[in-house]
Amino acid sequence: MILIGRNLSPYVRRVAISLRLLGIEHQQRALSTVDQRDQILVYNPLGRVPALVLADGEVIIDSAAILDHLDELAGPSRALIPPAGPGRRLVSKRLALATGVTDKAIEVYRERLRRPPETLHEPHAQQCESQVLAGLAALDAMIDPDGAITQAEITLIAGIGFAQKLLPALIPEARFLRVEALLHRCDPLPAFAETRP
Ligand SMILES: N[C@@H](CCC(=O)N[C@@H](CS)C(=O)NCC(=O)O)C(=O)O
Repeated sequence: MILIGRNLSPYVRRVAISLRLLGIEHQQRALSTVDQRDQILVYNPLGRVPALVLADGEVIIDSAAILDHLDELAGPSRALIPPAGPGRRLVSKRLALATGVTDKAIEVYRERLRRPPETLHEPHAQQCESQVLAGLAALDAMIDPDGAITQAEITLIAGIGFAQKLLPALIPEARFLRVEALLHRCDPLPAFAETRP
């Protein structure tokens, strides 16, 4: 398998972390959506990452579809999103918040750092920033920093890693203590340390 994309993308990184946690052998082509779009278009007509090239050459695009395939390969007892029952519902709830936080952090990045400064729409940027913080507050109340590492925790850590790298002032220190405890626990683990953006 070949994972296409750089770990600076939180969506690529959540796949990279999941591949490692599930012990799935793979390579990675760290192509940039900014400078290497032509090469990404070979795998995804939308020019987006991540894409996953399977051993038979089939390509899966979109991190949710890729993660679904990896969970299927791993089987129900190891899947990072439980296949059924209340566990699945609870993980899905946290995962929706974690992807929402990630989406909004990317919007802040695009608004503040990618647009020509004269086109910055300050109210929109501020609204996205408050959505990131609201999502983190909700997750802080829900997560168990010492609990199982599911796709919700992986996605949350990938989203926060993106924000810490590109928007260091966005997430205040010492506000989301359980989230911070989760980060401190996971950061040194190989799957997370080896994929740092
Ligand atoms: N829903 C997609 C989102 C992927 C996504 O937004 N990737 C960004 C990098 S973080 C990208 O490829 N952006 C380039 C573009 O959309 O043109 C997924 O989960 O894979």
